[in-house]
Amino acid sequence: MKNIVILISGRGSNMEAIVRACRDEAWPARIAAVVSNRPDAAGLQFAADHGIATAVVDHRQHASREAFDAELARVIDGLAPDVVVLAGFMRILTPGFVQHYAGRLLNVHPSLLPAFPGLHTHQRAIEAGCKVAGATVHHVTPELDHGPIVIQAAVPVLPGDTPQQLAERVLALEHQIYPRAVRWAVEGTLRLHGGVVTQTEGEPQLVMAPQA
Ligand code: NHR
Ligand code: GAR
Repeated sequence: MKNIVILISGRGSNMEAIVRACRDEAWPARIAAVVSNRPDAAGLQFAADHGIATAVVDHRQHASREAFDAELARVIDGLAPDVVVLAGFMRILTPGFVQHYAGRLLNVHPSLLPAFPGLHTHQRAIEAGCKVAGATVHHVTPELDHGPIVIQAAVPVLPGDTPQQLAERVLALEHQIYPRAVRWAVEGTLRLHGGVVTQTEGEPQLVMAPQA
């Protein structure tokens, strides 16, 4: 049994998708805990309701990013994690933290990286006149939103889209690609060569939105 630890900051809908896939597809893994940096994260309730251990490491209670990350790593390491999953986790992590979990730390980012690293991705994609947007699951490296790409999903940007409408369309596909990527990490079917990730069983690493 592999141990998955999921880090959230808010709603936790990607966390929910991973919890459901782990259970419904009977992965050889368990969700060891859901950890939030915000005590009021809505996703903590879902986890508790599903019998999953929860923990809060409040960044506001720590004087520096290093101190916060040290406490976060102490809590996570107590869970013997094989895979650590950032699911709407909103704190930039220090290089030391990232190195400690190198190769077992994944993030979902709501853009087609390398376009639009950082925040407010949907608004930026609309303002740039992009006709396609999407989401990326990547290995986390010290440089923000620049790690090797595991899987991407593409959706159209429709005329008149608001950032909220686009976010909703992207999120629906995040819920497809993120559980798939975490399953691959659990199975050990990802290989990294020269910054490029391949899935050893040839499963698709691209999902396109169904045509409207
Ligand atoms: N840490 C590292 N080192 N590398 C990455 O690739 C990371 C990371 C931490 C989080 C998620 C990322 C995203 O998917 C992620 C990737 C937060 C911010 C941010 O600016 C940016 C990107 C991401 C997450 N956070 C502010 C901060 O000062 C706080 C914002 C807030 O609390 O609302 O940490 O987009
Ligand atoms: C998701 O769209 C995720 O890609 C994004 O926040 C949302 C979280 O939703 N992540 C970031 O913007 C990270 N900076 P969720 O809490 O319902 O999974």
